Amino acid sequence: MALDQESFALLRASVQRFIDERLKPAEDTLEEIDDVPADIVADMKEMGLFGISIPENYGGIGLSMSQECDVVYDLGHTAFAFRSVFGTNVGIGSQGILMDGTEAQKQAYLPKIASGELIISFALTEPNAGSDAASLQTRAELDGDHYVINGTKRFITNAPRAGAFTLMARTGGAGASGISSFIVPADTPGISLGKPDKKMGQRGTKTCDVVLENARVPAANIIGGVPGVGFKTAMKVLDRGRLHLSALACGMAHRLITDAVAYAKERKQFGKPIGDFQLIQGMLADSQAELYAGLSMMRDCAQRYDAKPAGKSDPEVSMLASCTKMFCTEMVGRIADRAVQIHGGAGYIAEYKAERFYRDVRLLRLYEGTTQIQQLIIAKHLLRD
Ligand code: COS
Repeated sequence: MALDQESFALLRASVQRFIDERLKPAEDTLEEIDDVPADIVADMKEMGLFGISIPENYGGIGLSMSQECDVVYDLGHTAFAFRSVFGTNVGIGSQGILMDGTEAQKQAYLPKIASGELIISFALTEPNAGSDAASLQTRAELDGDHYVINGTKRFITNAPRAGAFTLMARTGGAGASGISSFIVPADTPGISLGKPDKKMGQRGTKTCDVVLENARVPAANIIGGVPGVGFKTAMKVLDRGRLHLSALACGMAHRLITDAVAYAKERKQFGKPIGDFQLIQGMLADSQAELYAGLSMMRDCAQRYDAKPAGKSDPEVSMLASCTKMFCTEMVGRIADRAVQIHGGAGYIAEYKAERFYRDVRLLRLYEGTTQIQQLIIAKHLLRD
């Protein structure tokens, strides 16, 4: 799946224009109101951003992973909360249905997800199951032609906006093979939301608990109609998500370098711009070289992702996605730190974006698998028979 080169170039140019003309000027409003303004969300729907990763026959734009990474790289140049509004529709919310869903499930959900009419979230994490996702405790018991679901999901991105969740629950015994993925409408009786989480950064993104108390979901809502394979669906979705986040990290790294370079040219100390000093130049050069490494990994891994059969997992590509996610998210952390350093005291003041982005990028090293989980995945691949 890929959009033809000419149409893709036009789409990318219009997204870049949208970022420069609409999103960057709204960064302070976003921070103030802690939400994405409704007119911007409407424009995003109009542009088709909710459906970039969904095939054209289900109402989306049908980008390849490489193309999606290019667009997400561009979106990384502004506050992450803008992308987050449609991020779960593009990635972790929708992809389980696309990869493993039945034809009826794809037809019922993907067009609404692609248009943005339905916001879909991904509900895997729980109070006692974060890194150890296979230990999740939410239970789904079969009762006639329904499952009755009980449990709590934690830190669920876009839950306050969601019309549905792809949700992992235990239908069988302990471990990964007892887990199934469900499509759960958010208005199912028995579902309630926790208070919005107060976070270190990324204002404008919305996360909260999702509590399920005897929520009855049709058995037909098991993704693919097959119980016991939900953990694998979740892992495949996360492999892809990790590449998407790598592209976001690279975009923000470029924005931070650009802002730091501008500041280094303008700020004068000891009678000349601070960019004339070699210690500042060292920080800029290290940042640029590390960004280039991250971009090269991200582009190579996205190409490999596109080359494998769609929806199937390839252990080598999964391992490389973990390498890429680990490197790119750690890399942008170092670059954000240097950007603050180059700004000096101004880097600690909210008026300058370095302070805000420094806090925002911290999450990248935590969600969709911490750096330490990426290390485990990489090492397991290397050490297995
Ligand atoms: N694609 C497809 N299948 C996969 C897979 C992948 N990327 N990774 C694992 N699987 C399969 C395995 O092949 C195994 O299947 P079999 O039993 O048929 O062999 C099954 O899933 C269980 O895998 P494994 O034994 O490796 O599971 P573990 O419990 O050891 O955990 C980790 C694996 C740690 C990698 C997983 O729990 C993880 O990714 N944790 C982080 C979760 C996360 O990112 N959370 C963020 C939530 S979203 S913000």
